[in-house]
Amino acid sequence: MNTQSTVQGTTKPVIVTVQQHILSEQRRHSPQATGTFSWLLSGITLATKMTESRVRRAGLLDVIGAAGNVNVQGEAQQKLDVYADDALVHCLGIRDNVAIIASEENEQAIAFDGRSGPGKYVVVFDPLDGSSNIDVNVSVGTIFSVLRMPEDLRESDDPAQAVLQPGVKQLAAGYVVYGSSTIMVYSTGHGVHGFTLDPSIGAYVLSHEDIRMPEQGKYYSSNDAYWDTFPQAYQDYLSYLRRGELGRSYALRYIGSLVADFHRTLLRGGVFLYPPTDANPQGKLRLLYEANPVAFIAQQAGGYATDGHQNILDIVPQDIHQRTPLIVGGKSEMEAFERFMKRDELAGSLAG
Ligand code: AHM
Ligand code: MG
Repeated sequence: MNTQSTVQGTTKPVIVTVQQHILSEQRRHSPQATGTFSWLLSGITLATKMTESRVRRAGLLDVIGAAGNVNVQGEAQQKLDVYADDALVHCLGIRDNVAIIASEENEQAIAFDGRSGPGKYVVVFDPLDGSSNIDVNVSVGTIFSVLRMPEDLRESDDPAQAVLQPGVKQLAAGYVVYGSSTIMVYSTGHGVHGFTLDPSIGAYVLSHEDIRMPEQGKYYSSNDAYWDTFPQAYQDYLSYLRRGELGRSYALRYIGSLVADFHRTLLRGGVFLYPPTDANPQGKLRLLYEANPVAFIAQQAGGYATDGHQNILDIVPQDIHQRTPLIVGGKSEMEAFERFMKRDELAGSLAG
C-alpha cells in the first residue's frame, strides 16, 4: 500500500478500506453528494464477501455442482450461481436507494418498492462469472454496473426499460475476482482502483491505486479452439500478433472466466477477444453486465473496448440479456485491431 501518514513524526502506512475510499472520492468529486452511493456500494461489497466465503469453502460445503435449474441463457445453474445471485438481490434489496436490478440469473429485471423513498439507482450484475470453473478450482468473479434511475421511467410498468441504457451512462462499474486472493476493482469515472480482501479483518483494503493499463502488453486472450469459426479479420489480426509484427511476440493466456482474463489484461496489458463464432454469431458475452462494466473500466484505465464495429459503451441495448462480441485491451493492440477491421470493411465494400 502506498498511502503513508505522518503521526507525531513517524511515517506509518494507512489502511484505506473501500468504504473510506468511496467516501473520500465523493468528497473530492461531488461535495454535494449525500452518501447514498457509498451505501449502495457497501451492499455490493457485503454480497461479494458472502459469496467469497462460500467460494473459499467450495470443496467442503455442499455447494459444488449443478442446482438443477437452467438460467435464461439456457445454461445449467450452479449452486454457487444461485447463492451469489441471492446474496446480491438480498443485499441490494435492503438498500432503499436501489430502484431496479437485473441479473444474469433472472430473466426479468426486478423493481423494488414500498420503501422510504424513490430509489436513485439501477444495478445490473453477473453474480458469478465463469461458474463452470468452480468445480476445478479456477478463478471466478462477480461483475456489476451502476446506472441512474431515469426519472421519466418511474411510472413505467416495465422495469427492463430503465436497465436498457448504453454503457456510456454508467455511474460506476466494477468486479471482484475470487482468485489466489480476492480483489475488488471499481471505477466511478475517476480512475480505476483495486482493493484486496484482507481475510483477517474482513475488509477490502486499497492495494492498487489508480490502475493504468499498459499501452502494449505481451498476451492475447481468446478461445483458440474456435479459431476456424472466427471471422477472417480476427484470424488475420491474431496471426499478426502471433508473428510478432506489432513489435513483440505475443503469448496466449486464456482462463475461460472473463473477470480473470480481463483482470490480467488490465494489469499486464494485451488484448482479450470473444469474437462472433459459428456457435455464437452475436458473440457470447452479455452486453449489460459483462461487456459494459469491463469496457468502462478499460476506458478509465487508458484502454478501450469494441464489438468490432463500435465502442462497446455506445451500443444502445435492446434486451437485458443481449450478447455482443467483445474485444478489449490496451491502446496499441486495440488500434491494430481496428486497422484490421477497417481493412476488412474496405475490402468488403470494394468487392460488393
Ligand atoms: P458465465 O459463467 O457468466 O456464463 O460467463 C461466460 C464465460 C465467461 O466468463 C468467459 O469469458 C466465457 O464464458 C468463456 O467461454 P468459452 O468457454 O466459450 O471460451
Ligand atoms: Mg459471466
